[in-house]
Amino acid sequence: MDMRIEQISRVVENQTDAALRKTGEKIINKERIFFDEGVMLFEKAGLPYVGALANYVRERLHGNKTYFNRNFHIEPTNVCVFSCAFCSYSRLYAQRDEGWELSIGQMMDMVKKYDGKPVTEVHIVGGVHPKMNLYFFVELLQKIKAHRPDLHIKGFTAVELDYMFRKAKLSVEEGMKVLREAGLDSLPGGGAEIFDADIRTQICDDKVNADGWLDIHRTAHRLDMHSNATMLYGHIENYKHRISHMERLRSLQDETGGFNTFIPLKLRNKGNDMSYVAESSVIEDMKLYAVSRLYMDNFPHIKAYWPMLGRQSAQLTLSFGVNDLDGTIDDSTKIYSMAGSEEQHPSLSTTEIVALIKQVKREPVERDTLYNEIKNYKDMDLSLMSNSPLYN
Ligand code: V47
Ligand code: SF4
Repeated sequence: MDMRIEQISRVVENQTDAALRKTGEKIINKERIFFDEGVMLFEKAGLPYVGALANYVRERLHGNKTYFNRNFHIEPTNVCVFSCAFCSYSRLYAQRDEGWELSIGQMMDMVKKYDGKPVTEVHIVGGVHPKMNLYFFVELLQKIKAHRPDLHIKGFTAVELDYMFRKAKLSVEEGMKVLREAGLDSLPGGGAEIFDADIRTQICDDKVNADGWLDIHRTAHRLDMHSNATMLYGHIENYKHRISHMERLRSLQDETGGFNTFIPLKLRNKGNDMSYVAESSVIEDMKLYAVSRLYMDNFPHIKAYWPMLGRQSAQLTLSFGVNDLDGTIDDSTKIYSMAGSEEQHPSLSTTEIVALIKQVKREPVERDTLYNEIKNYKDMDLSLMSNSPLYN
């Protein structure tokens, strides 16, 4: 028997709670776990038990490989028609002098800053500005593609897309085709928050609801575009809300297979209307990653977003089900620094992200947005890397 199976079988056999033991056996046997079992893992299982199971599944799927990418963000504006309670970053239109609104020229200057540098992805996401419409973004996408055709454009949350398409009086499919034609390659996972309608009313009233979010991703998948999915946790949701959120994503993934990765997003509580909520502990965070790995059995990857978590917690997630770290970033996003993250200027050189992964005995593999492997750094010498302009 494979040593990993032997070890995890022993962990499960030694579990004294019969229901937790049965769920563990199902996971070892590659059987799907269901709603009540997911909730039970949160309620009853200790971190060592879910952690060992999640690490087993992670290694069964990916061994020690830990993916990362070289990317940067463009945040066109933080002016937003919505006022989500957890958002520290947005400003209403009436207060737009406190925020930023980038022109196409300014955004192209940001893209040109990377000329000759080996980034593979630009992530475009921002507030929902009432005057930046579909055709503004069509022009941006076209200009980026004309300048750098090989750069993968991952852009716009379902919240931004829903608003853009409705304003342009286009169906989701029509709008998505316009953006795809202009150069949009895939969708990021933002805006999902928690799908439960009551919680949504309390934390992000008015913006696209669960069905609308899922429909936008379903449509993208039907048009052969991939996307990611997120879940905002650690606020006023309970364990059932978390599992039912995952359940809806898992069902859509059964239908389309178009999701690449699931990204849990932890509420950071500075400078927003949810500062009264204490941030979740590192133990809760690791448990959430582990249960995500176990429940999202048809998602190939679980990603930790280090600008939100901090580097050390991000390293720790790699033992709790996570096999993917986003990314080099180059200090190009403000969403989490404005919400109180310890990472006030999030940026990692390739050498630094490789070192971070190697330090916890995992195998760093650079990927593109669609998880094609670009380079395995397992045998690369860190001191050689740190002296090379290619990796710094
Ligand atoms: O939808 C905003 C979240 C999201 C806070 O797809 C907050 O690869 C916690 O979705 N505390 C946008 N979360 C970011 C996002 C994302 C990030 C990295 C990679 C990908 C990807 C997607 O940020 C929003 C919202 O859920 N958010 N404010 C906050 N205070
Ligand atoms: Fe606007 Fe997004 Fe912030 Fe909500 S989370 S207020 S939609 S920028």
